[in-house]
Amino acid sequence: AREPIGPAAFVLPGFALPRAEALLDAIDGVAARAPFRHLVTPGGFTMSVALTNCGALGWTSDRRGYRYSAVDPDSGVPWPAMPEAFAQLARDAAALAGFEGFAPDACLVNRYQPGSRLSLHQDRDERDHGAPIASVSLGMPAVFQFGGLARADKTVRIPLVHGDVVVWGGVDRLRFHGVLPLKDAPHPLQARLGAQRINLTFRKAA
Ligand code: MD3
Ligand code: FE
Repeated sequence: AREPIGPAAFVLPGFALPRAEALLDAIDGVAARAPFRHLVTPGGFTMSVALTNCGALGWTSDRRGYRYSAVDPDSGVPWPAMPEAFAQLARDAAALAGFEGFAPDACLVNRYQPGSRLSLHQDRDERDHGAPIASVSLGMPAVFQFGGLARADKTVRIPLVHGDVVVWGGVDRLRFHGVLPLKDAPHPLQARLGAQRINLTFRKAA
C-alpha cells in the first residue's frame, strides 16, 4: 500500500517489516565500525539525536558547518560500505513511490531515545535535489512533522511506526520537516532494541 502525504511524497506502511531483523543486524555492523555520536551544530548546540553513516558519503556537523564527508571525522577512515540489504530496500521503496533507479550514495542512521527530537529543518546539503530521499523507521513510534517550503508554513503530524518507509521527492523534496520529542512507547522489536528509534535516511548526496 502507499499513502500520499504530498504530490511526490508517500508513506509505505510496514514496507520494511519483513526485512527489519536483517536491517538491524546490518546497523549493528555499521555502528561497530562507526559508533553513534551526538554532533554539535554550527550554532553550538549538541543534537539530542545520535547518528552514524554508511555509504560513500556521510553527513556530519561541527562548529564550522554541515557537510558530507567521505571519511568519519572521529576516526579519519572511510564510512562503512552501504550494506546490500540497505541499497536494495531503498531502491525497492523508491520505485514503489515512482522513482525508478534510485541509487543512494549516503545513508544517515539516526538514533532516538525518549526525549530526542529533531527540530524543523530542510535537507539541502545534497548536490542533486532531483533525487528522492527514502527513510525507514525502526523501533519506537514517532510523530513526524511535515511542513511547506517556508519555515512558517503550517505543519501536519504524521505518526510513523516500526517498519514504515517514507519516500520524498520532486516538489516535496525541500519541504520543512522534523520529529517531535519521542515518547517511551513499546514496539514490536522491544526485546532487541529497547527504548530506541532508529531511522535510516537514504540520499544521493554527490
Ligand atoms: C521530508 N530525519 O535525518 S525522515 C534527517 O525520522 C531527518 O530521523 C527524520 O529529517 C527522522 O534529516 C525524518 C527523513 C526525511 C528526510 C528528508 C526529507 C524527511 C524529509 C526531505 C523533505 C521532506
Ligand atoms: Fe531531514
